[in-house]
Amino acid sequence: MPIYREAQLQEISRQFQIYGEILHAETCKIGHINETYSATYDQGGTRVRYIHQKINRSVFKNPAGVMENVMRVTAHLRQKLQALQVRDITRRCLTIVPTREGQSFYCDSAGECWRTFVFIEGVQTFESVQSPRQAFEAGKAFGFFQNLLVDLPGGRLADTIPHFHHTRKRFQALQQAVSKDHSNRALSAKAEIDFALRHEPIVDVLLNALAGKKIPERITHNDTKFNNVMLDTVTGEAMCVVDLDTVMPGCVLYDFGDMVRTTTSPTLEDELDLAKVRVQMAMFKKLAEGFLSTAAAFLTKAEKAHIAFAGKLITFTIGLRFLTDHLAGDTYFRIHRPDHNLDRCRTQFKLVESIEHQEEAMQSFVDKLDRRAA
Ligand code: GN1
Ligand code: MG
Repeated sequence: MPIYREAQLQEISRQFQIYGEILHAETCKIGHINETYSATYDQGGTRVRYIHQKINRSVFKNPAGVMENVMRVTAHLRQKLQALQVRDITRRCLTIVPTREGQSFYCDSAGECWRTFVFIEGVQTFESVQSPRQAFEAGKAFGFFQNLLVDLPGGRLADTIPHFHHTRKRFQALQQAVSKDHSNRALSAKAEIDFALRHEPIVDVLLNALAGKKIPERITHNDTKFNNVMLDTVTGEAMCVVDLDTVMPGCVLYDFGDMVRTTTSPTLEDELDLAKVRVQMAMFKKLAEGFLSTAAAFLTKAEKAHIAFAGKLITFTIGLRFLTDHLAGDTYFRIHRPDHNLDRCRTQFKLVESIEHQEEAMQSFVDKLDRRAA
């Protein structure tokens, strides 16, 4: 876990347009990539919180591009929400607090990039889904997010991580990691490597559909983990979608797929008891209903026809990435115990199997929903 250094954070906090004194700050143990802190300030006698976040420079090579995307996307979302006369806009859309120079982020003397968000109060996130209602809310929230971004003006967004969900490239990276076997772990991960290689036939399905323009490129979130949806603590309504670093041109199916991966199993991403890891049909149904309630209007037939497959493919792809990182010596995803990435990979592959068993039923449920709505 990153170590919070109070003096350093005080120095960072002074760079942003925040009034008042910082009282204390805590590390937020969320996400595998960036370092996140919540800081409490005294502002005219009231306590106000902000989020300070250090962008992981080895993952995001172009922080200016990331922040440019985030600014464009949040400005557009805010405008859309205003036009819809929605209340509580700063709880429904991330707000960047600019630096004293008016920039969207600050680079310190060590070359580290920091940004600040308004803290959203009265919401919570969950690492695993607690109820079908939550699954519905997550699906609805990401569908709504995509829907509002369909008409984002300006040029194409920056590719903040090129080829992010490119399963063929992820597959090749695994093959390379196996042949290098940098940390001498290939033998003990043989079952997982075999599983990955056996699944090569699914690797190119969506890539081919995208290349052949059967499925369109859209603006997508690309990290639609369940813990990236903030739910109102009182009403349970999904308020805000967070973690916008990978919002870029992509495929909506990957977004839906990552929701299936993180919103349908009762377990955590690193569950050790694989017997518990499975797609719960009740959760999938609510997730799909929620997603289609806000996304059906813009989805094409070809997109809808691949919904269940997308869940399998993205879960497989993330499993490949965990396995690759395990073999390469855990350089990408932050780990908290030995073999953590291998454990994460195992749950992903177990979930792939669970989807394989239910894929037809999942897809036919979506087809039926779609027919009913037509
Ligand atoms: C990373 O750290 P977090 O939760 O935002 C990763 C996602 C993976 C996810 C797996 C930029 O997301 O792609 O799906 O871990 N983000 C990046 O839990 O690589
Ligand atoms: Mg993320």
